[in-house]
Amino acid sequence: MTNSWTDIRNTDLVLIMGGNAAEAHPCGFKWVTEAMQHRKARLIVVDPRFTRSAAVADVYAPIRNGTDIAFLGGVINYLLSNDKIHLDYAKFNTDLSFLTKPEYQFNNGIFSGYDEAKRSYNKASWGYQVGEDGFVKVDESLQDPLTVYQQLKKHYSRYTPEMVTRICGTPQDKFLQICQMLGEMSAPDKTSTIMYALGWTQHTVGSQNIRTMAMIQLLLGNMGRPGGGVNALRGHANVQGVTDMNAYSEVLSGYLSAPGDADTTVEEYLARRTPKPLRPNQMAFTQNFPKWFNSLMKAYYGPAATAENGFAYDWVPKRDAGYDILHMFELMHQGKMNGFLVQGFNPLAAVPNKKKLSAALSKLKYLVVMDPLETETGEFWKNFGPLNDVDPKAIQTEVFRFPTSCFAEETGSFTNSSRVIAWKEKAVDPPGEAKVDSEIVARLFMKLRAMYAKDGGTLPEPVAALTWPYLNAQVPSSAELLREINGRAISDVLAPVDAKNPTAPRAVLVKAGEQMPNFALLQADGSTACGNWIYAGCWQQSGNMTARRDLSDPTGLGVYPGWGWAWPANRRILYNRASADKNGKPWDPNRSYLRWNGTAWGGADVPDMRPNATPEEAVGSFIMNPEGVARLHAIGMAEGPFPEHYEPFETPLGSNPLHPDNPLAISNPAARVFKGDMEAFGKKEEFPYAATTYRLTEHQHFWTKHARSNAIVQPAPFVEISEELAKEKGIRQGDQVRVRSNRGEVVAACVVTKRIKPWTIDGKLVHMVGIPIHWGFKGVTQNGYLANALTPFVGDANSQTPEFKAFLVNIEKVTT
Ligand SMILES: Nc1nc2c(c(=O)[nH]1)N[C@H]1C(S)=C(S)[C@@H](COP(=O)(O)OP(=O)(O)OC[C@H]3O[C@@H](n4cnc5c(=O)[nH]c(N)nc54)[C@H](O)[C@@H]3O)O[C@H]1N2
Ligand SMILES: Nc1nc2c(c(=O)[nH]1)N[C@H]1C(S)=C(S)[C@@H](COP(=O)(O)OP(=O)(O)OC[C@H]3O[C@@H](n4cnc5c(=O)[nH]c(N)nc54)[C@H](O)[C@@H]3O)O[C@H]1N2
Ligand SMILES: [Mo]
Repeated sequence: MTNSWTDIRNTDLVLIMGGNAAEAHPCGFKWVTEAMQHRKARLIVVDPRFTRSAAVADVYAPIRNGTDIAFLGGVINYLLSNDKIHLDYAKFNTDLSFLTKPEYQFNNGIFSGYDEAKRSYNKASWGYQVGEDGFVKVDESLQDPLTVYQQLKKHYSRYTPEMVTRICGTPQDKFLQICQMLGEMSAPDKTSTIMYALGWTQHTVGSQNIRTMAMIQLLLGNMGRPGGGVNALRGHANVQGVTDMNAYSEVLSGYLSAPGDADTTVEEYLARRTPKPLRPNQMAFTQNFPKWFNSLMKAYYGPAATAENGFAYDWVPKRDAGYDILHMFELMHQGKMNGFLVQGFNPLAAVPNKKKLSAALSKLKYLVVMDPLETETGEFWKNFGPLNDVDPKAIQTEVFRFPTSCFAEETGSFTNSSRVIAWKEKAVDPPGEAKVDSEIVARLFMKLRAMYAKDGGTLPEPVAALTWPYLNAQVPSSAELLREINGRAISDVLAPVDAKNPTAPRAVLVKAGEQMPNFALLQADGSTACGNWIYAGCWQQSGNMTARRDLSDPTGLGVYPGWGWAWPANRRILYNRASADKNGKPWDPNRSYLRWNGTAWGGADVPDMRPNATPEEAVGSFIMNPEGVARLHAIGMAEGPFPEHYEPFETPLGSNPLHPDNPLAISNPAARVFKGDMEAFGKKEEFPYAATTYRLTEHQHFWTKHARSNAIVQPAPFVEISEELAKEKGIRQGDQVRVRSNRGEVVAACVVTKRIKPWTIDGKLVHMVGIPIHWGFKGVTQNGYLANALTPFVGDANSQTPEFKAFLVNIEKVTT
């Protein structure tokens, strides 16, 4: 979230699109209710299904799954053509006035620089014109056809209300009503918020779904402001913490971009990550990257990381590709992996194309499962009839189970969607032989280190040199780990040299051995260690900030600065410089968040700039970009600088209505497809129905089916269809049905519901089949299908999140 759960109560309008907060985030949903009751905020829900979020909305609009960019692109077109943008805000905070390059093109669905064979773009023609002074060229009048503003207008002029209805199946009056409601939010004293989750991410255009909405929020002037922002509702209780702590191969802790093959020396690596400012007076905050990286390396390797060896840069793996989930299982499927350790993860249930997953796991020599429960993955080699039709004798994989504790059985912290880190104590000890995960990992590491010491091996140095400062090396405590993540001074951190008086003694800002108070004092010279720069400040010398439980809200704006600790710097709204205008005056006097009082910034939150930087100095609200403003035209995306609608890889239309004659532009031209997976996609002729997968409030993925209370309220598997489709197929309420995709099939009871309706697209009905994800063959619920027997093995072109939310199936009544 750029904002926070508690900030939602400040909003005038909530858009829930690409998520179902009432059912998947029922506790957080109370802030929507607060806003509706106390601010008379309105709620819009756009979802292929009439959900329980939709049931309490002022306006509900149906949408065909996988078409959100068409809808949101239509909103952009509406805002630009009806003068419903917050122009002062957008000119100050975005690249609207920047000049794009003359060679940039967009033709029939494809941007300039496309390489069909590689399915990727050379981005040389994207981005801004840079003058000889090193700064981007701008046209403040916005008249030059090459300005981002004019390019944006041109790009989205094709997204007419008629086109939106043709692609999305959303009735035009509903669409226009939503445009009008959003357009009202361009007034300086109004803000709207967006709450989304997997209905947007789990698509081959997932990242661009979110970007399109971020563009709308920027045009409306809603970023960095109370009641605004782009708010991702995270999944597992601590998944925000997991991603903060480098769960991806592309990043190190704190989202530091990880080295790749091209970064052969530490100098090259750092140079690529410390861009110069692209506009005058911008700070380009990532200039500080070496402080964060070197401090991380000191946390990893202590005295073995020195200035002379580039802080042990050579020990950091250089990736040749992204090792995302799909790539990982692809390599396993190709037989290129011997062993696999799964910790708190049930991939046989959670990853697309179960048949491929099962074949991949069968090629391993060994599989280690760290889990408190028996999972489908741990038992993938056993035959469970049609639900897991394998021959155990043909599978060589040896499976080891390490029973772990569960969340209530360990002390530690959770980081929630609001970026708030909250400490908790364990309630009970783990049962039997179960151990907490960190002990299992620590014991494994100690054993491996001893084996390296005894037998040697390839590159033993990083294993030998890894710092392991825990009181009990076998059982690092969560407190020790969080203190290490926060970081400490290795030697005294001194105040900078005073330019006017260079020989004056320098004050000691942090004493050697003390905890770091914030990231601003991290050093590049090896005098500080920090396991994650964005967490610096969470466990200070005075103690554990994440254990704070102060419920006071001094400004009444839902900030709660003494409740836990939010990264970065306990800041509750990111980009909050944008809550005030050029001169430091809040856009909305009734929701004054930060204000320049002539000598300093003051207000409700920790300012996103130096507290005493004058408004002329603090011109950029988006300081992580070298241009200091937010990007409407972005070069970082795989499939183009402006989001474009592409159909899901399995499309019920068979073509892209925006580019009907270009086969290259049907689905995302830059999405990666592995060999063999293209053939596994189904066609609408054989699989005519759109399908999507989703959650039920009563279950948490694949593990609450082990809990009797959950099994009582939601005991048995089912799929859902509309009354119209039921009639067409002769299916009655409760009939057993078989749902088939080109990769597998599932059998379950059919719920015929008014909550799903077909869309009318180009005069034809398009139907959807809804598939809850929670079933499997372990647990105390009735056994049932794995939804991922059906789903395609393809992901978002940027994040590689699988396309779980839009694929094709057929459905028939089971007659025997
Ligand atoms: N009870 C419960 N709560 C949970 C979880 C759980 O298992 N059970 N899981 C947690 C986790 S890990 C996560 S990640 C979150 C997920 O939270 P959500 O994303 O809110 O959950 P889902 O039910 O997967 O999907 C949300 C909605 O997206 C809609 N949808 C599908 N396709 C599209 C589309 O193309 N466009 C639009 N606009 N909408 C679409 C679906 O109809 C569904 O209503 O939930 C968390 N909360
Ligand atoms: N078709 C389809 N597939 C999906 C999705 C979808 O919407 N549609 N959603 C995707 C999403 S967003 C998610 S997050 C995944 C969820 O996929 P998983 O994360 O694989 O699902 P969970 O059942 O939450 O599995 C977590 C496992 O962690 C174990 N566990 C709990 N606490 C601990 C602990 O402290 N330590 C250890 N070691 N283990 C523990 C549980 O027993 C459980 O077996 O599914 C994904 N798959
Ligand atoms: Mo998730």
